[in-house]
Amino acid sequence: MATDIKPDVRSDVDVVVVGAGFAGLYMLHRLRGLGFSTVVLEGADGVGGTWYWNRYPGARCDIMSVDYSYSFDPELEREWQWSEKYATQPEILAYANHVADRYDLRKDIRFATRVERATWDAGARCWRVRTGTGDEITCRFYVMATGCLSLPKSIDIEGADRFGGDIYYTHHWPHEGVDFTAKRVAVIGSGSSGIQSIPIIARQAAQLTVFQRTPNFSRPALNGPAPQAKLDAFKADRDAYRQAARLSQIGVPAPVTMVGAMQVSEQERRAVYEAAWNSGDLLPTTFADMPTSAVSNETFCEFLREKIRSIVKDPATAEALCPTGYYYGTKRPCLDSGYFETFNLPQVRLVDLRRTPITTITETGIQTTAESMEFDAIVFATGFDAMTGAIVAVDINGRDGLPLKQKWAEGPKTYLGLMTVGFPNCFLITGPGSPSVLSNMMVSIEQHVDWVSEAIDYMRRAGLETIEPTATAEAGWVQHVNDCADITLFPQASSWYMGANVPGKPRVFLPYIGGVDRYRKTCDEVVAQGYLGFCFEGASGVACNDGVIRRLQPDVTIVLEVIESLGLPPVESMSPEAARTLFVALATQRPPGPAVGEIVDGALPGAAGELNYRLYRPATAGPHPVVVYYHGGGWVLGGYDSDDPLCRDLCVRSDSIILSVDYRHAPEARFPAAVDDALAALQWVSFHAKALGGRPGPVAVAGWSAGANLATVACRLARDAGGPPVAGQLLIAPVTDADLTRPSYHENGERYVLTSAIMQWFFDHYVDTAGRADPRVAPLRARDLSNLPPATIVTCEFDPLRDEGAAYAEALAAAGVDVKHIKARGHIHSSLTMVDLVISGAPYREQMGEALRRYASAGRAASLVRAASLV
Ligand code: N01
Repeated sequence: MATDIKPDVRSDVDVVVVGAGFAGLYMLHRLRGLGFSTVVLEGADGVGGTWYWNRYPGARCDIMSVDYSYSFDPELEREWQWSEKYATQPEILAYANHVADRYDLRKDIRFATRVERATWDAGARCWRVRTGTGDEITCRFYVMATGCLSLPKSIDIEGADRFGGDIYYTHHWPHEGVDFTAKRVAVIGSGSSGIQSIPIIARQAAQLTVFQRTPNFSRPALNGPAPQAKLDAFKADRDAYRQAARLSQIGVPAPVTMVGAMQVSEQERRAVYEAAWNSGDLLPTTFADMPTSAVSNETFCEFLREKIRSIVKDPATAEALCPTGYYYGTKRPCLDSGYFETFNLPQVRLVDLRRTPITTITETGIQTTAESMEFDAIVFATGFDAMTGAIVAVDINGRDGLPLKQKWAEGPKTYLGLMTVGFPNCFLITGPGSPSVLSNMMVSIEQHVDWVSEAIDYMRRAGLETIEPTATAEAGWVQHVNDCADITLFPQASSWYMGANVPGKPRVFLPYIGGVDRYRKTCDEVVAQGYLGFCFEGASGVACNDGVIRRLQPDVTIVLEVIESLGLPPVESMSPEAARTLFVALATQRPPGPAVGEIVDGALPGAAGELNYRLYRPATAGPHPVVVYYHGGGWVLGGYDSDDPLCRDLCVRSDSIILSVDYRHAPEARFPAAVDDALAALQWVSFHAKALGGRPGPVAVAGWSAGANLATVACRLARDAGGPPVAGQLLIAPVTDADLTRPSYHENGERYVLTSAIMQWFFDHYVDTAGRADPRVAPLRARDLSNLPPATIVTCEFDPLRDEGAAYAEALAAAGVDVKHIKARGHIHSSLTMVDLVISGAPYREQMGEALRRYASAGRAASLVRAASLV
């Protein structure tokens, strides 16, 4: 009988679970342990899910079996020994059966029962689940444990139904096996299924022709006994081993590196790649920037292509097998057993469909644009409608009858990959928006099942009936999933991760790439914060804990974690000298930024002595427009060279000369020394722009933080002095006021590197309290902001200075100044300057570069008009 939570709510069972693969089996076990009545509905006549169906020759896992197994019961681990490093499909299926028997799960599984429809009954607060046999089962909770790669992609090749020979699908292989002896066989597809089956089919068949559309990166699996070191680590402390897996990036314990591929010599790089090649490991540790840096990733791609060329004897075939046009890992890589070697066999041939596409399948074979070939059998290894296909294959209807298929028409929207708004009490195991296919599925399945079980148990204890995410939480999570993907190379590939393999499917990055460890932490935090982002309904009504769990850009979060791990003393506790030393030391650790055409150091006359400058000249043909740049550092720290990576980046993006100039620092030289120097530098550079190799016409100014403060103050002083004219001002996270009480100070004043305490320390060193209302300190307080150069103001969401930057943008606009306000979502005060470290800052810097280019062309047009009027 169902466990009733509210007397008037009755259902046949507490929970219906769809699918008896590894997710469904563990879900049933957990729920049963908690005392919930549960039924699992399974279309097949046995357990195992993907391992039940995918029986093609050579099918095995490519995550080591010791990792690709349940961890919830140490007893189970003790009694089950895997025979190989990568177990075969029959062995994995035997394991699934063993688990089903050991925990007596079959009695609650209805086999050969396909779920066709599930409808939320709002009145009864239950799901009505309709099966293919016409039965209806009602349940309070509905769990889709249907797997990520279970609905095959429909065959989208013309004439496929005409073929008169034998047709096989890797995803639905005959249980009795297939004998290809003496047969002419075609295999279409070279993903994991194709790559695993081709070498075995080749050994039997009289002829094998592989039809390849996109070559894949594959490395030798080197199957055999599991590595002794792994087994030893497991045996020594299984709890620690399992915990390490849960807290790893991909659900398998692995060393972590912070080293980028281009930070080491070519020789060292090759050594790492050789080790990866010889590891027989799908996800060996190589370099930290492999998923994010095109340049680094390409070095590995080329290494792997060299390996293919060295294995495959026919150069044309080798070249056709070499993956190009996408980066390593952005399409699911493979492990193989003699795949490339297979193409050296006389009976095996590769047809490169990029050169000669299939035009049609005929009654007797396959026709390409170049030839017609006859076959006895065709094997389709053409893949799956991944991640969403099996979910929306069931007609799921939520609140107000909304079909899930309709809600997801433009791509799946979930909160944590676990639930979706409008579908109360409906859970997805390893759904889109969770690490799922980018992880060891076993670890991700266990984590999801545990989370769902605990949520249901919590509801029972709290007397709650429904759970559903809020729209804000879901939108925030979808954004975060995209933010994580967008800093990687993954969205650039036409992969099934992007839905690109299924014609008409929206191109959305489907899994969560932020890592198993971070994901788990996020799910735990959601619970610890009182189920943040969820609404619960119970006897006392609806209670929503609305909010977004992850708002920082993912790479900003990593930077903050690294900074925290350094355990630095607070800047405000230091002397200016000590703080400067620290500032310089930290700067040596950062990536250098892009190469520019030329860098020249020099000096110019300031208001009271020489000021150093560094000039960055683009590699393009000059003369270039000139930008005077003022560095950040609260008027106390930094120097003309301290924003080096940012200046290089702006130079390249704006195609302008960036002249980064020093100014006198406090407390040695307090206000208005820095202002006087800033103006003097602007005047000098404007006058000498041509001599510096610049283009005639007004220069622009730019600055970050206190430097942005000086940039805009210099503009106003120049306006009041009748010149020099300024083409435009780029103000990045500017200080525009000395008011530390704005909401952004309250919200962001403690956690994001630039704190309220540091700003107080800067002001105390820079200027007396009485002087802080001076518009040369607080430009927002200037009485007249009209007739200032056009401005681009960049504010960062998690910056104490955010609100004063926004206020300045508004004030300038109100004074008639042409203002563009760029709001950097998820960024902190310093993250936009972290070139090549905080990749999510790049699109904002591109907008900055574009603004400087705009100012340059407007300035040039104005000077041409002036010149013309003089003629
Ligand atoms: O499917 P796939 P899969 N004409 O989509 C080609 C997991 N898995 O079943 O790339 C011609 O990878 C298609 O070409 P293209 C693993 O996560 C794991 O092999 O779209 N060709 C591609 O080459 C894996 O990634 C294991 O241009 C067509 C192939 O068919 C996922 O399942 C084993 C075509 C499909 O490759 C899917 O693997 C097996 C057409 N019309 C699977 N349509 C292990 O654990 C598609 N293709 C080891």
